[in-house]
Order: sequence, then structure tokens, then C-alpha cells
Amino acid sequence: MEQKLRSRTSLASLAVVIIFVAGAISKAEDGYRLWLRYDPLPRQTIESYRPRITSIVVPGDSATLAAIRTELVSGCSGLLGSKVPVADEVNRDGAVIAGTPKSSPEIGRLGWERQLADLGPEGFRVRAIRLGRHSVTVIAANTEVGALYGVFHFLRLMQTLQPINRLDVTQKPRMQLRMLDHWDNLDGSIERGYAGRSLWDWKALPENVNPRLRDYARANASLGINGSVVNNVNANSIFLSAEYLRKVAAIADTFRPYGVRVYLSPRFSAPIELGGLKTADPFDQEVATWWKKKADEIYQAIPDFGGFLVKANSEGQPGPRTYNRNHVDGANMLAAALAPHRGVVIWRAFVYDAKPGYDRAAAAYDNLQPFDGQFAPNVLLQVKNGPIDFQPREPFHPLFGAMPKTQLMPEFQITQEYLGFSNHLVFLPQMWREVLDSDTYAKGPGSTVTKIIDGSLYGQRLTGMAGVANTGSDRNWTGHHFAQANWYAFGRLAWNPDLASRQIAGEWISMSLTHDARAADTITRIMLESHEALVDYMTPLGLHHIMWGGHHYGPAPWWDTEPRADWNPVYYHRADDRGLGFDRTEKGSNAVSQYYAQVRDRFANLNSCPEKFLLWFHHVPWEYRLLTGRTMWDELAVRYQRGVEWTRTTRKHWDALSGVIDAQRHAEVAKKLAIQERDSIWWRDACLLYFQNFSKRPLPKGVEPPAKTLEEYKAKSLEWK
Ligand code: GCV
Repeated sequence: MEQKLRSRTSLASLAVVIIFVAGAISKAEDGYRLWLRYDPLPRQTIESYRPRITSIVVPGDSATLAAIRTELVSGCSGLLGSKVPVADEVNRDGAVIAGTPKSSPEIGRLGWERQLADLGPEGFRVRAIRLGRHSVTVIAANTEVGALYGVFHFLRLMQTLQPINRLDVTQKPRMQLRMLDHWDNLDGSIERGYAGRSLWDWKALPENVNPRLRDYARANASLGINGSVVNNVNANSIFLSAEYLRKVAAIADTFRPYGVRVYLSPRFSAPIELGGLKTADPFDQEVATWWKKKADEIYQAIPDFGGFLVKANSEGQPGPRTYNRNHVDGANMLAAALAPHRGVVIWRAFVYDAKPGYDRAAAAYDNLQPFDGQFAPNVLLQVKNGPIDFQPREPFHPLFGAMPKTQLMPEFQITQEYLGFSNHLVFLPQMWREVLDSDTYAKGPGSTVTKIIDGSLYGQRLTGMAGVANTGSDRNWTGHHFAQANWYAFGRLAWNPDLASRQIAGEWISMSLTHDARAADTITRIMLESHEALVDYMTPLGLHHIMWGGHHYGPAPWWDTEPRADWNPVYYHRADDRGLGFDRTEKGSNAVSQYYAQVRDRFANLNSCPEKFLLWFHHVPWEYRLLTGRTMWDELAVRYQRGVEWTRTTRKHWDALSGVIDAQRHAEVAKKLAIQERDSIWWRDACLLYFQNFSKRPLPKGVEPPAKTLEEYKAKSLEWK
């Protein structure tokens, strides 16, 4: 009888295990849950965590405390595979307590005021301690949002299988403004968006707020992202109307518990379009008053409104120069309107005049650098990572380090405008790290871009980092499952710009894809190699902006029909019978002189210029020998080929992971990798065939002959759908 019972029990538990495992595997993995999937961890890990997590103690009833409670309960219960109860106070070993000294009497009694004081409004402390007779984990901060960040950190430790029994962690963000810039339009389209429509449904707002907005805010909070500019910098004045401010306020209400503030991109000419004024001249008293009143109205509706992000006098946008004023005049006028409310103005440095014969790479510096020291204290200048425009690879922007008395913040592009949209797998932190680690020599060696933007080099008071968002209404948020990793990585780097790409990749894989160590190794390698590979098959050796005009998908180095010279690829690569590349040395545009001497000299000399930037700074003869001993032409061809080979190998390695990665995401990624291979071949062939017209040299050994003729590549753009 006993025997029977035992076997029945074990059969029953086997059934539970089977159902549980089958449930975990068969659950649709459509990518919606991002890196916040709280599925059961490996058994051994669960066993080691379980005694440390027996109850959740989060007293208080604010919206943020409720979010903390929900997150801890669903996170811990999900990861441990069994419900963790909520308790009012610590009454057993393994309680997890979260909050502030004010919200939680038990945290209040710890006497941590001094330690917390150093952590500012957003830092947190996570510590395993003894509280009375019990071993507990405390997650404490000065503010509730700080505690929420601590909770996400604690959950991340579990999701990445880190030990939690001797925790003693303190963290605070290095950057104050950690922002996503959405280029979302009034009609729901997204400029350079490749993952569906805008997340904000302007017609339904403010009455109906899509529950997805809460998940968006939550995902951002899990990374520490604390700002969201909800409309396109190519702005429409309507967003500042009373009707739209009510809609924006509804979004802000949804984001607030998660510490995400809303910002807007105002159209500089709004006083005319909305206010009925005759001018938007920043020196006109009526204009300044209009903006002040508008700011008051905004803060009435949204008390924690973040501020304005402004694209002015760039690509047809109005701005102060329309009225013969300058950037400082425009920025400071808006800053004065926001200052009483503690709002900020983020003024974009993406300004390039269409002057005949000029070098676009030098334009932002020429336009903005002379104003160093003149911007108001609540103005930041937002500078793209490189001097042209989010290319697959650019040297760092020469404005970094060149404006010691101006608050600079970098703008990265998470959405892949020039990097294969949401079709190509490319892990962007590799590229961002290159910029962050670049030494500007602004104050001698070691003056990295990171040290400029985190305020440590010049004592910059207000700091920030912006990323142009890659999110949209697609079920998986970002179009490509791996593009989620770039959103994740951006947030992590904005919190800590020293994080290594490998660590970020490892975290993301563990949280989003798999705990299988061998699979994780393969995927990490793919991710870390992906940027260099994409550069190889798109723009090796410093080539840039040779994409098809307008949409920027696929190659068109022959393109020369845009009305502005600097919108045409031929302007950038300057291929001729002698060689290839843009001469930015003294003999050419001399844009290289904008860098500090050590950098300038290294880039300006053909022999010391890093080969990855060769054609960015030099017009290089086809027969010039590179470090490999190959001629420039041969090296170019070999790199294009190498890029193609990477896409092929990657497909094979990914295919081998079938069965380890859930079926839906595995298949969807495999499909995208097939497109990436097709595109890489197209890139290689189109570019080499076109450049061959100038080099008049054969393809070197090992480089495959093109699949089509140049005329065929020219006839029709590569398709991305
Ligand atoms: C929002 C590039 C893009 C534009 C974008 C612009 C900018 O030119 O192609 O779509 O406009 O950058 O950053 O303002």
C-alpha cells in the first residue's frame, strides 16, 4: 500500500514537473516580456535562493510602492517557481524588505541615513543583514523610485544567477538625464522607426491609455531610464496645444510611478502657429511671454514635466537664426521660460548649413563651438556620437571636449536607421563603447568622452545621455528580438557608462534568452562580433553615408541626385581614378583640425590614422598598402567578403541553437538572419562593382564574383519588408 502511495505521489509530482516544464517551454515566446521574463530559474539556483526569499515586505500605498510590491512578488515568485507571500513586517528569515526610511518603519530604524545620503535621489543600497532574530535582505533608497531601481537590480542578480546571500551593493547613476528620444509623429508614424507604429495612440488619449504604456515605463525603470521625449524633433506645434497637453499629461501620469518624466519637442515657430503672433523671434517680448505662459500651462498639467528637446535651424526646422538671432538666443529664451519650474532645454547640435564647398563633418563644431560658456545653466547641448549622422562607424564628435563651459550630452541612435533597420542583428554597445572610450586629449591623455559627459573632467553640473528609441507597436517592441538588447544596453550604459559590452550582452542573454552556458557563449560571441561584421559588409575602412537616398536601407554609392550635395553618397566617398575617401586633412577640408593636437595628428597622418577611419580622413590611392600588406582596393574587397562570410557562419551557429532557444523566437531570428545574409551580399556586390569602375582592378582571390550586374543593383533598391 505504502509502496503504491509513494509511486502514485512520485507519478503525480512527475506530472507536475512535466506540466511545469512543458508550460515553460510551450508558452508563446513572442518577445513581449523583454528582459523581464520571470520564468523559473534552474533548480539548483532556486534551491540556493529559496531560503533567502520567503516573504516580501513593502509597506505603504503610493503608486511606486505598489509597483515595487507587484514587481517583487511576480519576479520572485516567477523565478522561484512558487508564490512568495507579502507580509506586513519581518517575521521570519528570508524576508525581502524594500522602500525608504519613511515608507518602511523597519528601514527607518536601521540608521542608514548617512550611507543613503551619499546615494542621492536615485541611488540604492541592497544588503543582506540580520534584523533582530532574522536574516533579511534590505533594498533601501532615499526615494521610492530609487528603491524601485534597487528592486530591479536585485531581480537582475537573480535572473543572471548571481549569489544573493551576502549582498552588499550600493549604486547610483552616473548620468542624471537618461533619456529615450522618440521620433514619433502626430499621425502615429515614426521617423526612422522599424518596429510598427507609435506606442502613443493620440486619438484614444487621454481617456484611453493603452496598458502597454505601463509596461514601457516599467521596462525603462528596470534600466534606470528616467526620461522620454514623446514626439519627433521634426516637431509639430499641435503637441503644445491645450488639447494635446491633456493627452501628454495622461502619458505622464502612467509613467510617473516608474520615475519616467515626459519631455516634448517644441516647434520653434509655435508662437506663430499656436499663439497667432507675427513672429517667433526670441528677442520679441511677446514671444518670450508666450513661451513663459506656455511653460506655466504645461507644468499645471504635468508638474514633473522634464523640459524641451529642440531641433532648430536644421534640415528645414525653424529656429532663432530664422530671425537673425543665434542658437544661444533661442536656447536661453526657452530656458528662461522653463527655469522657474526646474525644467531643462536640450538643444541639439545637429546643425549643418548648406554652404557650397563645405564639409558637413565640420559643420556642428563650426556652428556651436563659438558659443561655449554662453548657454543658461538649465541648457544642455545634445551632440550626436559622430560628426555626420549615426553611421555604422564614425570617429567621436569633435565637440566632445571642445566646450568645457557647456553641458554636453551624447545622442546615440538605438533605432538602426543606417544599420539595416530591424532586419540586421547588430549589438550597438560595441560601437557606443568605441566613442565613450575615445580619448579627446582635451585635458591631456585620459580625457575620454565618458569623462566629459559624466561631468568628471570639466565639473559639468547637469549630465545626461540620450538614445533615439527603437520601440514601436510590434508585439516584440523592437522588430528584431536582438534589437531589444540595444534598448537594454543603452539604459545600462546611461546608468553606468563604464560597463563592458560583454557584461551587458551576458546579462541580456541570461535575462531574455537562455541560461544554457554553451548557447550563451555562442550568442555572446555573435553579439560582440556583429558590429564589426556589419561595418565590414556596409562601410569598411571609414566609408560612410553610401546608403540609398531617403530611406537609407541598402547601398547606393552612385547616388548623386539629391538637391543638397551632402545628402549624396558621392559627396562622402569621392571615388576617382586615383583612389577613394574624403580628404579631411589640411590639404582637404581640414575638419581634422577640430580635434585636439594629439588626436588631430594621429588622424591627419596617413601612416598613423587607424585603418578603421582611413577613408573618413584621407583620399587614399587604390594601390596604397595597408597593415595586412594588401592594397587598399584588395583590403576593401576582402573586408566586404569577410562581412558576408560572418552572416553565413552566424546563420549556421544560430541554426545549431534550435531546441535550446524557444521555437518562436528561434525561427523569427533565423528569418531575419537570412535577410541579413542576402543584404550583406547585395552590399558587397553593389559597392565593389561600383568602386571597381574607378579602381579598374580585379577582385582579389577569395572574393566571390557578384551575383548581379551593377545596372541591376542601381535599378531597384534593396527591399526591407
Ligand atoms: C529626425 C537624420 C535623419 C532624420 C533625422 C535627423 C535628426 O538626418 O535621417 O530623419 O530627423 O537625422 O537627427 O534630426
